[in-house]
Amino acid sequence: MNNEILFYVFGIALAVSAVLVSIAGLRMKDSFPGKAFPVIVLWFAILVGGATTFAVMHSKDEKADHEVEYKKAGKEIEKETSSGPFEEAGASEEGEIQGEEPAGEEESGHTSKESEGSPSEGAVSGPGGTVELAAAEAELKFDTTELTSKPGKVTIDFNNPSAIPHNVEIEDESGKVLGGTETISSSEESATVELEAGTYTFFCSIPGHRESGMEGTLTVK
Ligand SMILES: [Cu+2]
Repeated sequence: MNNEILFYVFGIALAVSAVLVSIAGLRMKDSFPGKAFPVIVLWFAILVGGATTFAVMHSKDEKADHEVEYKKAGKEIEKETSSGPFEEAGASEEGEIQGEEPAGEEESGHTSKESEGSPSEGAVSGPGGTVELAAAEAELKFDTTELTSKPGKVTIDFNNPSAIPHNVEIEDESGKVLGGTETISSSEESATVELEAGTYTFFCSIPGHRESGMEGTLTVK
């Protein structure tokens, strides 16, 4: 409530100042505002600032007051009826939020269905196959730069005899990584990727390795 009073104090001071400045302006005409101009500007800035600040603070107080009132009212109504207006209001708000969430899930579900759908359903039909790839023991190289498979589920049997960690990732022509193996050293690892007919690039994603030559073309046809 103090904020309300302060708001009125600033508001009235502002109004009075405006009247006084206008009177001064009318009386003095040419000489006004003159040197007093910055002082007047500052004075009005303070008053306007104060008035708006306390107006905002007051409205916050009122909101808080109202919220308390609403809560009280809601509780009383809850006691009387199982679904009071307050509860309904709360429920409808929740409903709105929930209404949005399933929409979002639907959307994300849709996109995930689409992204899953394209490789798993219809688009990729074919026997697939297995390709074998090995990393060189002491160089940043694979044992081949050309792999070929039939469309479908393509399994990459990757052997890394080296202590240097390597992996194999498959990307399409747009540069989108479709899958690949874990990073391994001195062991073997397989990964299966569903691939349509097309040209893909296989590479090692360890920084620097691809640039050093650990890449090649995987042709699916
Ligand atoms: Cu590597």
